[in-house]
Amino acid sequence: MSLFEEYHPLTGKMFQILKADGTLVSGQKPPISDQEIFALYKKMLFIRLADQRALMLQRQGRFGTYAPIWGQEACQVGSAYALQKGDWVVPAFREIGATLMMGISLKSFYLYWMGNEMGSRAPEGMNVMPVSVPVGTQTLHAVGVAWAAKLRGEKVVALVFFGDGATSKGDFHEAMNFAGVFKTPTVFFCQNNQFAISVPRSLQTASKTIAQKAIAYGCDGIQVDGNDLFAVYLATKEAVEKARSGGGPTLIEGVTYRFGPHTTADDPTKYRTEAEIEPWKPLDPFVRLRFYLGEKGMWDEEIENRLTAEAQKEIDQAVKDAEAVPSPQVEEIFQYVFAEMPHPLKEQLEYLKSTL
Ligand SMILES: Cc1ncc(C[n+]2csc(CCOP(=O)(O)OP(=O)(O)O)c2C)c(N)n1
Repeated sequence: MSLFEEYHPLTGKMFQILKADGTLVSGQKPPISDQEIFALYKKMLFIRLADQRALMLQRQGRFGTYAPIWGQEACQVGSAYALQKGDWVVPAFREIGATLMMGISLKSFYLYWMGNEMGSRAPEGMNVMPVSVPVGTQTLHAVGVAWAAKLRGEKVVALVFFGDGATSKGDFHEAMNFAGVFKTPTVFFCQNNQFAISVPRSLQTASKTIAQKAIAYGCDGIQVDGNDLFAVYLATKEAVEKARSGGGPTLIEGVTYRFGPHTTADDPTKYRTEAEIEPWKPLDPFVRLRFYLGEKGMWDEEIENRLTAEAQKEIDQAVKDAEAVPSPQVEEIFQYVFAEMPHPLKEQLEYLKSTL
């Protein structure tokens, strides 16, 4: 039986391999070697620290705004690890993990959040689309990218990230429908982090799971423990392989939790209590990996301190490099859309300049 049959959304089962206490679910085994697990843990740690730094930089006025990943690292690292060279990542706005996993530099990632559009430009061969702030629109882009690849006969897959909130947008349904009909090689990854700003998951949809929405579109769907790196990786790997071999799209719901604010413009104490967060803390994706690696003699406080120090050094350098890039000119807000700037834009540009 395939993974998607065994964990068909209507069975009500959530796929998990690594439990919160670091032990394995009976009958399951890690899908990758211990060396790979350690390497991915190291990557997750780097991402968590780079994310924390981004928050600090915003608080110091050095970033415009920022949407932290805190808590969702396993969803992004595990899923992006299942991709191959040439595949696409189509992010929303919380995707530091998947972006760095694709090889984009932290300097470039930071540059974007400092307000420099050059940070959106992925180097040749790194197929990462720009940040999508309009909720859910990127699901359609991902179907387009995948469909184009299919028409060209390229064995390429597009992995798109979005939140539980995005599943209430028409774009998501149109994307799923189109992907199902044309069997596009798209993997839809919903990070169900329990909130869309202040709107809780319970008010987002009356469906029992988000994964089950796949059924309406004739696609496979699976709900996975999004804080379990192993389950996220394996489910995505199966979905990617299926897509690559012409089997069509899959909707993966990663059940996770956003520990931080929605963005730096949000105050989560207005809509959730500390008591609500408490049960999620032991489910943090790092906790179980530390137990697991600790058992193998591959993690302890000393190793954590060493990895942290190495990461902080690299992050310091990325901040320095990003801040050394000259700020964009005000003209750039008005350029690039039209070959020749239309009169109203010219007027607005002149007005803006006169206020500076
Ligand atoms: C089309 C559109 N409507 C509203 C917003 C304002 N907005 C930004 S993020 C967000 C919630 C998104 O929630 P979800 O899809 O669950 O993703 P998460 O932020 O939890 O990662 C909203 C409503 C927007 N950016 N775009």
